Amino acid sequence: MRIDVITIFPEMLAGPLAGSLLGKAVGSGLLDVRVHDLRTWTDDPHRSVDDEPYGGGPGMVLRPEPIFAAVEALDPDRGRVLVLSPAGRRLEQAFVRELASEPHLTLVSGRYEGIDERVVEGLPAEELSIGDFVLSGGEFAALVVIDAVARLVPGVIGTEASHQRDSFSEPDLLEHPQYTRPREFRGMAVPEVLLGGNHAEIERWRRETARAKTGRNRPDLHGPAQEPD
Ligand code: JFT
Repeated sequence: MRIDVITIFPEMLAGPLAGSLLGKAVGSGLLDVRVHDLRTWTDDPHRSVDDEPYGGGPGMVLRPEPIFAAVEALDPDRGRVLVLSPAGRRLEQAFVRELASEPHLTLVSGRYEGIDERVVEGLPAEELSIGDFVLSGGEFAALVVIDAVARLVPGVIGTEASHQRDSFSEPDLLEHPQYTRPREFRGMAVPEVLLGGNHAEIERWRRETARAKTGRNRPDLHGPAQEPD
């Protein structure tokens, strides 16, 4: 899968894309992420990418011309163009799955007060938000999208089973608690059931603790239909 990212802060993406799971995916060729500096496509000597908002108000707005030039300079087969925005369609796992099935995505990441609306209207592009909280720009949001999508690309994560169990694969249930060694840590013991090899009992414990945790941390989720036991 290929992902192009257009940003005025390419250095904000470099470290995360080199590290850990993403670094391995990029290094192995399963994922081809290319980060482009928006200032490459400015035509004035000051390399300006922003200007004052029409109608007044604080701050600056990203101009449409460099963004159109950047996107149009990429492969004409650029795939879906996604603009990170606090006013976008909210990302959830179903949307991540949809994006992961695409061969090519282009992410536009801005700063300041936002991006000229004609980018969304004219490219055309889709606006996407990673959640209902406010960031100072789109770069971290772009990284979140890339990470969430990359781990669904076949081969990026070792085993198919490791996403089957994830929270949100099972849409209305959070994950059960996990434990590793030591058996006792600062007076807190690992639940006895996990130490024995009774897999049916372990599954039942996991289902029940997952349901309890979902009720506590995410009362907005309803949990899966209750199976009689
Ligand atoms: C914030 C953002 C997302 C996402 C893109 C651009 C400028 C700063 C800003 C903040 C509040 C109002 C502009 C961005 C995000 C999120 C994405 C930009 N800003 N207007 N904030 N929070 N969840 N995705 Cl361009």
